[in-house]
Amino acid sequence: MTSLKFVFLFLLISFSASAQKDYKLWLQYNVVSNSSIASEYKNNLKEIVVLGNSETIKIAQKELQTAFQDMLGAIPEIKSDIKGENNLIVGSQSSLNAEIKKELKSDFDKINTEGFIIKTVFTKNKKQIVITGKNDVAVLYGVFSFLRILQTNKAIKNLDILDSPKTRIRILNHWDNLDRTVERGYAGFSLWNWQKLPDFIDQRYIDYARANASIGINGTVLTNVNANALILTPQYLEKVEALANVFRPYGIKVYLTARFSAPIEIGNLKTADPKDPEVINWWKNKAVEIYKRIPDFGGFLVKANSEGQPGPQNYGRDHVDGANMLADAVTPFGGVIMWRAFVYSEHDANDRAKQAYSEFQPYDGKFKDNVIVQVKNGAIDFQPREPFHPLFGAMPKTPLMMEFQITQEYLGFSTHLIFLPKLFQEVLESDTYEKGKGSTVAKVVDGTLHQNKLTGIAGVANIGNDLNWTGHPFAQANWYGFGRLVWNPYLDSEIIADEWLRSTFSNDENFVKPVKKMMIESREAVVNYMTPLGLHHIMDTGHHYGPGPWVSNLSRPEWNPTYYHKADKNGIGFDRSKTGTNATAQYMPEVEKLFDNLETCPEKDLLWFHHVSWDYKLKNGQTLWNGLALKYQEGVDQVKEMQNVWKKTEKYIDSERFHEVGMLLEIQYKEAKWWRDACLLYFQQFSGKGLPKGVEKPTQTLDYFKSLKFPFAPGNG
Ligand code: BDP
Repeated sequence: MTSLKFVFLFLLISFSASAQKDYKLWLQYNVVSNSSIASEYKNNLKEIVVLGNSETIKIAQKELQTAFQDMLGAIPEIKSDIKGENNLIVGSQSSLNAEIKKELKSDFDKINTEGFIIKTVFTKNKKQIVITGKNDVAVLYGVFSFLRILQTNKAIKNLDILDSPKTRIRILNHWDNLDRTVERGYAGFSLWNWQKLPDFIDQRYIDYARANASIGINGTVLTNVNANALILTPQYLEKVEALANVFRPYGIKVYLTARFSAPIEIGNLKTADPKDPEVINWWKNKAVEIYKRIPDFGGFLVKANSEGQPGPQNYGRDHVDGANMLADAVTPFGGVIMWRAFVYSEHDANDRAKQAYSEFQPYDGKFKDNVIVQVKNGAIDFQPREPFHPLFGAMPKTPLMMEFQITQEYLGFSTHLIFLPKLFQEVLESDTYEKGKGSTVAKVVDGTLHQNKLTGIAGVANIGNDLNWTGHPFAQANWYGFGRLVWNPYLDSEIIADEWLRSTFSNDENFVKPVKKMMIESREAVVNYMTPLGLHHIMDTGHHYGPGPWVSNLSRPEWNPTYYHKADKNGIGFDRSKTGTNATAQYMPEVEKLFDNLETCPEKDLLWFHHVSWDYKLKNGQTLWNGLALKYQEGVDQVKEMQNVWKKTEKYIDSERFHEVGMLLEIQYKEAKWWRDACLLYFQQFSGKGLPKGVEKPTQTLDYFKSLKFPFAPGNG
């Protein structure tokens, strides 16, 4: 009996310890096991001098205490004035003494309002480390950055870091519904417990804010772009206010999605026409009401006249009319409108990939100053790979905001391991040639190409109430990596993977090196086993889970996979070149030429831009059919290799996360084979060719794959 009890207790303790690891994300604060590094840290952190007592500074102090306790086994004494040397001084510019202020004068000139300084300084010949910025939130960013240095076991002897975010709005878009389901969410239900708000503040809200602040995220859109007007009623605004109060000290502003027809649905008006004086007034009053509760409310995100959502076009108006009307309502309070350019119409027979550009490009320069147009990274919809959206590079007079999807709608949900910063980086590095060579998407988005003041990057969140927040332990890296890249769109994804692995798991090189390689390669693996060589949108209907290249019966042509791959006896691919829909002409001439010409079009985008014959010769000498089949196989082999790498990590990490990831990789391997077999069997009907040597034979028939149905696949409403 006693021993049974003991086993039970042990299980309970070990469960909670591991579960906590999963929950703690990249803020594990593992013990610094290298003794010389640990003593370097201790010697340089004799005392912590905390200047100021705002909520934010208190949070910074608590973070340092938690981290030092966990990493070094002791908390240095906390002081409010500077004595002795080798201390850590933490406080905003105005709280520093005159001597340090003077010492850092030129550094302060180089950072922006959210930037920070982490620097070893000498005052009165005494060495100190100072973490500072122009305000307390900047100091908090500096503290998290400093702790990252410790978490990754780097030296702190001589610090000289100036770091400012390169974008202004660094924001998560939650596609969370008021009933707590999450559109395209694969990590449980919504974090926002509307029923218990405003009185019950879930610890999750605080931990969410803390995690976001640690990577510099400064905004959150709480609600789905497919919006519900109820969020704008007093009953809900009271709850939103409670969340805003929790997030504020962490530097996070709250935004909401605005349903365009809200004046009708909750305002009893007969119309939502943006030119109607009553409608204009309604939104103005709504803004006053919101800002009264939440003085730093960020503004609205709007999906209008897209996929059935109401918008200005319902009243014969256009996107500019709609956006500017809302912009006027929030202008007195410094709010912004993030107006989405994700539009395409079933009434437009034109290539879907061209529609957003055709509709929005002519609006360039017509939006009010506080409107930013939010554009998805590619012209279709968050595919494993898409060429950059042609609107980047075509709207010099309009601030454009990038929209990435962190949740893996088209990328295997939270079951597949894919390190998305690699995808994000590829997009940000793409050259638009808008102002000649080097006009990268990153420069469009961070405002340096056109000197835009309003800049931002949004990510559709992959967060839910799962114990580990994101469903897959490695999906945490996508949240983390998104934040890091949004802060600095020029950061290399390899550095991000390195930081994340060390902060989340271990600093042991034998662990970090192979697992980092696995993460970096995971993106290409997914492209290979899902949509190689530029294929896209061949996922199954509605839920987008698993392959469905055969689907051709949906009411809207551009929802069907057959619309996108256009496989026939002659070949496969969507001709978007001059001989086809001429979508290539939406890019600057240099890019247009590159994509348009079969010879120069990068093979990774081949079938996105061209319909090519099954016998077309790829650069490696293979025919297209053989090359395609081999790519699918390569994807499967890459997942096998990921499994091999992971199996060797057991001794470096906790058993729970080791097993979780192992099981998930097993599913990913199974599903990679599913993708390969289903797609090749289907395309084979057109190519009429056998599988090349090296490609495994399918173990099921095409009919079997077609028969698979997933009526309850998550995230699908
Ligand atoms: C698609 C999703 C859909 C979203 C839509 C959007 O399938 O659920 O509502 O994008 O971004 O990717 O508005």
